Amino acid sequence: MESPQGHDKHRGPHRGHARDQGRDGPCDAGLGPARRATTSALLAALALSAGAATPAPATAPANPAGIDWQPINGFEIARTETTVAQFRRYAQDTGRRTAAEAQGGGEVYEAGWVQKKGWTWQTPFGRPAADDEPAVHIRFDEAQAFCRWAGGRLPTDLQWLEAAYTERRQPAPAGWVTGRRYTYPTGDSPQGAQCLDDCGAQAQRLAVAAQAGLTRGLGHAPVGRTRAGVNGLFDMGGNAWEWVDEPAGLAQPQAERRTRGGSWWYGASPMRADHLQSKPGTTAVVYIGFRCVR
Ligand SMILES: [Ca+2]
Repeated sequence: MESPQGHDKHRGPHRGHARDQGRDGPCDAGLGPARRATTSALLAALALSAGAATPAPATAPANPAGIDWQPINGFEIARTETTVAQFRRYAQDTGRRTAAEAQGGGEVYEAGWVQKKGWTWQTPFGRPAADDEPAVHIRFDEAQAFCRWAGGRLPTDLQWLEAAYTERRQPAPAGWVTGRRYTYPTGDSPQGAQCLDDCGAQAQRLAVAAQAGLTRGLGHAPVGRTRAGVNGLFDMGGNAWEWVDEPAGLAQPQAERRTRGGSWWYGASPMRADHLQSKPGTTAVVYIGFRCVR
């Protein structure tokens, strides 16, 4: 499966080279047309042969968030959920405040949805978060704005599914099979994910909010600490649920948007590809975060 949206954004270091090919340099002055063409071709060939040793051109895509990108199949995806430290860089660079901050806090489901005063991406359970915790209490449009700033966008549903379930590393490390589609982002079993009750205790021991007074679950774990899954990605199953751009490209912020991968609030079932869940894009809650693609 290949995303049709993957190609238009594929921006590698060769982009600058291609644009520069054929540009006459000062060495061509005074040469005849045939000689000039030969010289240009030679210069282009030299530029290509030197490409491997040439530093990235100034047109290389910026990575202001410092995202660790994993190539998949015509696109790249962040290896972890977007972190508090990454979102802080964005907030400091743009001055943007989230709706949860402006409105006094995000929400959690107890006996219905309740607002939790002071719970924001900086203080997801009411206390300051570590830099490597996932950024949550963030609406769909806020996540999309972060990803645009970070040099990418939110994944489409197809991109997220491709990255989460089909192994694309070549060669794949031991224990993984290139081209195979797995049942869970963690592989054949959900073990090792940070989910509610059937992913094992390994990731639950990493949870940061066991004393936060939650009515359910233990909260998220810092990113990148659970067992790496398909494509070497962390927490595609469980931990923070993740916004995807589905329906793709829709501009209405309040529209229902899909979330993928389940979370610490639920068991393993929502980690599967056939589990469809969506929420209004204006939802800012404790167990929904995101990651970007480019
Ligand atoms: Ca996740």
